[in-house]
Amino acid sequence: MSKLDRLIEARLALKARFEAEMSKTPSLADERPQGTGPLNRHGMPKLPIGQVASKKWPVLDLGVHPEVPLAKWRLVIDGACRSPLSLSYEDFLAMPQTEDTSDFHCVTTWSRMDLRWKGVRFADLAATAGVDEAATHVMCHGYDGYSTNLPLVEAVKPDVLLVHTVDGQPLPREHGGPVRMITPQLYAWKGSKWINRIELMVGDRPGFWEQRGYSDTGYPWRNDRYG
Ligand SMILES: Nc1nc2c(c(=O)[nH]1)N[C@H]1C(S)=C(S)[C@@H](COP(=O)(O)O)O[C@H]1N2
Ligand SMILES: [Mo]
Repeated sequence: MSKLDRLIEARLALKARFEAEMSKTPSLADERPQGTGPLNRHGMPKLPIGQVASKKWPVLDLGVHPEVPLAKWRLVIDGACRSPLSLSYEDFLAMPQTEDTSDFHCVTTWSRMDLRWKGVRFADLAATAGVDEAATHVMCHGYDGYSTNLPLVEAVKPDVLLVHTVDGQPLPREHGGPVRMITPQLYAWKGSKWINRIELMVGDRPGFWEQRGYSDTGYPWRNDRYG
């Protein structure tokens, strides 16, 4: 079996494991967002409740924009998995590349619509690392010391990417380049800029903002902002 065939098999197994749980989460594929919000983009291009579309793309972070030379950049996937990974930028680019257009909802009420992303699916990285059966959550760590947690069932959705390119250009440093994570179906704080490490966890633990009053789940389609 080729490397790609093995990856596809592992990806399908991971998907099967989370399928039932995934169908219960609020999703862009839903006819209506769960709760009382307006019709979502499945029917009409509308925003989650309380969001306003922004033409500009604001920069929001802890104020440190770490400069990570590509030669030094590493992506570590470790914790509750059989084959922890430590990928160089070259290794990362050798993974299957996915392109997707998705929206970016910041909890402070602005949304950037239709960003064209290119990068690697978290699900492909997780499949390669061989996630332990007991794993339930991930903690994502940025080079700036940021952290954010999310359940595996959200992280393995096909639009959750670790991106290096946006709208055809290298991801600018202020937006988390060389590589950041995006979580289009959750508020944008769940996507770590300058991503460096994804820790597979057995059980949940709050990240930086989750410890400071933000919702643990962060579903824009449920107006689920603060905990
Ligand atoms: N590493 C890191 N990632 C981060 C943050 C941060 O401070 N550090 N801020 C988060 C928040 S609160 C938001 S709204 C988005 C903002 O991304 P942007 O600056 O590209 O708009 O990044 C998220 N990811
Ligand atoms: Mo934010």
